[in-house]
Amino acid sequence: MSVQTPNGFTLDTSGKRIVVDPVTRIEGHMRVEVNVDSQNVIRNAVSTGTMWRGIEVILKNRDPRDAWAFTERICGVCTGTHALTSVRAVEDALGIKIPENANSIRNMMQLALQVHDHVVHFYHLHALDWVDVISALSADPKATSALAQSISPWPLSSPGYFKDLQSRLKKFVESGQLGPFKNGYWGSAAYKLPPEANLMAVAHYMEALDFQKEIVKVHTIFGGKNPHPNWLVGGVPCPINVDGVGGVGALNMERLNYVAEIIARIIQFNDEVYVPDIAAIGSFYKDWLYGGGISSQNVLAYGDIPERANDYSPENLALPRGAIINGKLTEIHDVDLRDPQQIQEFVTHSWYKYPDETQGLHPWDGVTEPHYELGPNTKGDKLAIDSLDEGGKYSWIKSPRWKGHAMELGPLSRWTVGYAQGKAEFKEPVDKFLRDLGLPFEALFSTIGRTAARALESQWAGYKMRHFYEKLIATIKAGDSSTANVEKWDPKTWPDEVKGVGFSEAPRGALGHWVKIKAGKIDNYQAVVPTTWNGSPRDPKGNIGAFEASLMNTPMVNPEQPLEILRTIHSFDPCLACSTHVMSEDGQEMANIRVR
Ligand code: NFE
Ligand code: MG
Repeated sequence: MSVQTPNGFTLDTSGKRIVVDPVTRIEGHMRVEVNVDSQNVIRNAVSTGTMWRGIEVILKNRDPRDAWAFTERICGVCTGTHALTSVRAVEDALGIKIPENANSIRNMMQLALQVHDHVVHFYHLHALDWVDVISALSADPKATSALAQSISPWPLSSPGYFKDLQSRLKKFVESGQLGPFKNGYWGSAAYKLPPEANLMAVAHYMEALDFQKEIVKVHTIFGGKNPHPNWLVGGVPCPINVDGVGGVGALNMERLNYVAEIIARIIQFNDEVYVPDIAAIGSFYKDWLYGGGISSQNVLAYGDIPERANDYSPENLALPRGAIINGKLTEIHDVDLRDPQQIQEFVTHSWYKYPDETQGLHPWDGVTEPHYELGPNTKGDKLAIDSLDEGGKYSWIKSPRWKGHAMELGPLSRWTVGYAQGKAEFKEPVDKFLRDLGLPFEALFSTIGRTAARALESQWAGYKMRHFYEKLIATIKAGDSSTANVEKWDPKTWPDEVKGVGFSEAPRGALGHWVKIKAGKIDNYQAVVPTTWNGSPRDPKGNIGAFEASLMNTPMVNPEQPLEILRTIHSFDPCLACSTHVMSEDGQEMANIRVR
């Protein structure tokens, strides 16, 4: 049977159904089902979040000043961004202003999260979709060294270095204990890199594993720990110690120098390893331009990284705000998080209950009432679903829509909006990447483009961190060392009934928290998270979400080895913990892949 979706896809469910469950190398629990035609081209895609966590429900009747600590536990990956978004929502509701230093420190923490998340995502969650670890064993270390030195001045590049790494890898593989490299589809014809590029990439996988623990020290210095650093309504909880080492306050010059050193290392790693790797790996996959999905048509960004404290208007944000529909880059739409007509969440195909499921709800009036039911296609055994019924409820993810449109969020969306605004800091690196690979602009709207935008953003974020570091030092030198404003700390000073919205650009895309406060307590709290948008199930009109759309029309080399599905889904860096904000009853179903 073939169905036309309003957002331009022809879904055909007549071919063989392939189930990938669980999808690994992501955060949380996710399942994908696709139908392929006789040529193994994907003609229908169904993605589902198979866990539910209920943080929004837990928040009811709590002190809004504590909400950041609960929401931060939505996820162990993008932790701080939920806390940041939460304190911004509460500050918005209560009219609390933060000191300039708090803004600079928050920005550095947020940018450090971007870099950490992007580096870990590319090397540890996504690279092995492109890099064949076993092939690296047949690389010539000398040729690998020549390759590495031809693309970057990164010092770890001698023939001896690669030879040593290769023998360690060989011992690892011969022992049969592949550890993190187990269950890869090694040897698949879908892998295109020569052995030397594979060996170089494996070396960088190892180096990134080591380096990522350095990046998060920015959080341990400013926020006391990672994951889940400390935040504060009204500022940041790290007083500046102006008397030097030994005085009162967590932040002294020794700690700040340490931050400067980490920022320098971040910049070098991005410039000399991450970005050159993307260009080098991309050059072998230039023809792999699948996975665009709805991205070329509909992208959404809220913006983030305020230059000056307390001004969240788009003009003051370093990361852009805007919506683009149908790929019309000449028309950037304003985005208003307070307008009930703009952002709405639907649950027609999600395991929740609404009073009227044909209608969406703006998050200030949002409802989170779990309602788990299995589709009619099951055998009646709730632990053994054959396949999902996308005609019914099939996911723990709600379906957010912007003015009714399914949207893609994330680095690619942010960079597309920045590009459309003609801002050189976004436009030039994108044009250079495309030029170096000899690709047209449209190539950006693909799995590779999504992966490249993330690398360029990591690079951008390192330099922005340096900017806010210098700003912080200048402000302290000018005599202002305040980091928190406690004027409205006492709930007695609050109005009886208020509401607020906070937003940020999380690593995976735009994030919003909407809060209603009544008599000093949280009356309603709704988080609409990037993966909720990207991984959303169908809406009442039948629009498919970004994950589903991106899989459509992709040819598979071998459906028994669903590498192409992983490639595209991974390019979004999915986080199901965030998007479903209790393990569902079908959690038992952990078969790898099944083809019928
Ligand atoms: Ni759990 Fe998250 C990010 C948020 S989800 S990772 O980035 O917000 O898409
Ligand atoms: Mg939510």
